[in-house]
Amino acid sequence: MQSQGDKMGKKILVTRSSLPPLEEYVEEIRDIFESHWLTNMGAKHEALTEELRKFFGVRELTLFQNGHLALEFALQALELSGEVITTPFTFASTTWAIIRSGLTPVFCDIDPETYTLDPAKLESLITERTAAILPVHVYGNLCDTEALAEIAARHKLPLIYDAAHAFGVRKNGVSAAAFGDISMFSFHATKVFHTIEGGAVCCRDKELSTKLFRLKNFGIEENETYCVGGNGKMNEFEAAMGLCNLRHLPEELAKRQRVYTHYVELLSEVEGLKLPKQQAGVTANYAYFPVVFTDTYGETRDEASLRLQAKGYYPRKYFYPCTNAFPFLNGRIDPGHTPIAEDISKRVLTLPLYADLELADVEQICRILRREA
Ligand code: T4K
Repeated sequence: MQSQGDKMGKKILVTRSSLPPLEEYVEEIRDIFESHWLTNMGAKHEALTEELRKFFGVRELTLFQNGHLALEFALQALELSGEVITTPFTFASTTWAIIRSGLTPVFCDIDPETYTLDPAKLESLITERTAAILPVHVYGNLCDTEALAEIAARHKLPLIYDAAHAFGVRKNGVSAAAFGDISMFSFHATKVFHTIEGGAVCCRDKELSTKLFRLKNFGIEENETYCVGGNGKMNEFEAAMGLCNLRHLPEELAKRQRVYTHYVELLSEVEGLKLPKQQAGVTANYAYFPVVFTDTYGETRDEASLRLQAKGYYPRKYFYPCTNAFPFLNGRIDPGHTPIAEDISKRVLTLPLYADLELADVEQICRILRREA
């Protein structure tokens, strides 16, 4: 049978950006054309900041040009030096942000269920060189925030979350933005909520927030003095996209949940496939659908991926290799001992998931994985 993905040579990729109706975006950017104010914290930037503050339930939120820069500026604002304990099971950005800030990553292994930094393995890595802890809510799975907060407080270390994947995730009603000292969110085109390119840093400390605002604007201070800064500003067209997308968020999440649930229904009985699990008390955002191929599946992750691709479906190996296996780091930085992260990264495949993915495509992907197609 011809797959949905094969039909008319159509490729089904791991994700596809959602967009608001064109007319809605045109209406939203009309003011920009009238005012000729295109960037540098204009009206759309301010409106989106306010909307997102309300959405996250945080007092301090600074928008950035992208999530990566947001994380770099956050590390810069804390004026750290030394080592940052982090996870190797993440997108390159997390590790590069640490290195590009003149800091040394120290890699901690992950929990085999949530794939997030394992607090039980953290404490033995803390030394007098440790400057901060930087875990990742990977795939939107929340880290063990209580255990991490306790360890960070006991060692008086800042806790910075890479929450790039966790937009809209809540634990017992509390937004992911509320954990740790700082949380960074990505609003990239591939995310549950996007501003084309974009990101934000949420924190509780007003002073830190003011500093972040200055840093992203060349370090300009009110009295025409400067601190060393850069350019991390989100422009008005991006902020306008964010304002539109925020209005459609409930619909976006509901559609994603439909796709996600269908995968669970159709794959839960397949021998050897480990599916993502709902975390207790957590409202998910259905950002990714990672599947781990265990030995009993009878085929490797790469073999299964090739069979899917042959039928027009393009899952991705998010995240392979682990960042501590990047050749660049060879001999420069101790890759540490992270066997669980290494094993998962060799077995995981994130299946296509986006709001408008047709359920017929989900069914065909599942048939292929069940070896019925
Ligand atoms: N921390 C973590 C844990 C992250 O995952 C990321 C980014 C960051 C930090 C940094 O945040 P940002 O600076 O990006 O805000 C993609 C995204 O570009 C990246 O944002 C994301 N994580 C990462 C996990 O995925 P690539 O290199 O895989 O993207 P690409 O171009 O291959 O696109 C993937 C698929 O998305 C395509 O097959 C089709 C679809 N797509 C892509 C684009 C660019 C669209 O539908 N529309 C688009 O405009 O990194």
